[in-house]
Amino acid sequence: MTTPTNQKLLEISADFEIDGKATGFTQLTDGHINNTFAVDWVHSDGTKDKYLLQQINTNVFRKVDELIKNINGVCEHIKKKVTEAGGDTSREALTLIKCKNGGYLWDGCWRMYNFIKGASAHQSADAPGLLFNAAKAFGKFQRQLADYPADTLFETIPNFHNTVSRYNDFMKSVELDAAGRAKECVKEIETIKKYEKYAHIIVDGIAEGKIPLRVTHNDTKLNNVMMDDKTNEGVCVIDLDTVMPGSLLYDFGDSIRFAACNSAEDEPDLDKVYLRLDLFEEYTKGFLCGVGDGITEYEKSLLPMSSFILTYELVLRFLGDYLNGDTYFKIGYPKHNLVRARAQLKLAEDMFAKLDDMKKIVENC
Ligand code: GN1
Ligand code: MG
Repeated sequence: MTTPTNQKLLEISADFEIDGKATGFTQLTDGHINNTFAVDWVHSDGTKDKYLLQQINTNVFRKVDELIKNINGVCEHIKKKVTEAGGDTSREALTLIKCKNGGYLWDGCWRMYNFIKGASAHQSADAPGLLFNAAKAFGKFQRQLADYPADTLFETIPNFHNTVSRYNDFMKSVELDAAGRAKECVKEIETIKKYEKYAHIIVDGIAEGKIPLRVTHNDTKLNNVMMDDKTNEGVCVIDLDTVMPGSLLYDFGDSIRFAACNSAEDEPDLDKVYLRLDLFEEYTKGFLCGVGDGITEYEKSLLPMSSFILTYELVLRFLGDYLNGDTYFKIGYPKHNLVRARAQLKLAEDMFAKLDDMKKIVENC
């Protein structure tokens, strides 16, 4: 997706049902899929405001109408829960804003959200207690959606966290070697094959009825929860495009992958990439506090393994994309997906070595 001009962004913004006009745009670059802009706004009475404008990547989300239905349903449900709890729906929930034509999409892919004020997305656990609070927020999100009618949700990306089908797709990319890059990653491909059997644990658990399907977020990076600027409490979980029926283990594991790692997701210096057990412990405590009794003993026993599986799955996705010629994730430089894959593989192997340590922590939480 190319970045649109300011003129284009002004034209798009003017077509949403908001009084006044947009005055400036700042591109937010955290996400690897959609294009996102913070929009400065001035209302006709002169008051200033902010909104969030997003261009949905329709190469990734192919049925945008279904996606919008999911998001509206989920947002309404969360708003009800926030209201019941006496909270502030303008900060603790997302709201899609209508276009002047009555729908929620401009040109089939642009949408506008309210802006969560006085809160920020963090890229790492950069303040004491932040991770505990973020985990609590994701756990609470899970609880808020526990009674959501899952059968009304569309699957926005089929098999999104099916690690077995991710593995099969990866092996197809290796075989096809579309960009002629497989020779660069021989060592990584061999390591990936070694762990194949673990890809089945959650998938089989769901199929055998041992792991319950729940409504899950499926993309629980730390930067997908807005944290209050003053208190560092979690305010609102964002990026709801992948909310689908799934396993709580997907959400827990993906959070650990991102937030309990000593480094950024794409750190090139592998010595800096490892699981921090202190952060794992902080996150686990917060998450268990947030989900309350909405977790089974079996799920709890798989929390450590889920961290490994979700990290391993992303190795398959990053390296698969590198082999395919970078067709899915946005990249910042030519070998970005390779660097990401190597970092996540280093992290996954470190998690595997620390499974017993993680188990002890979960038992004590
Ligand atoms: C993508 O859009 P963003 O950056 O929040 C991806 C996630 C990956 C993540 C890795 C729809 O999330 O699955 O875990 O990158 N989202 C999609 O950073 O594929
Ligand atoms: Mg996302």
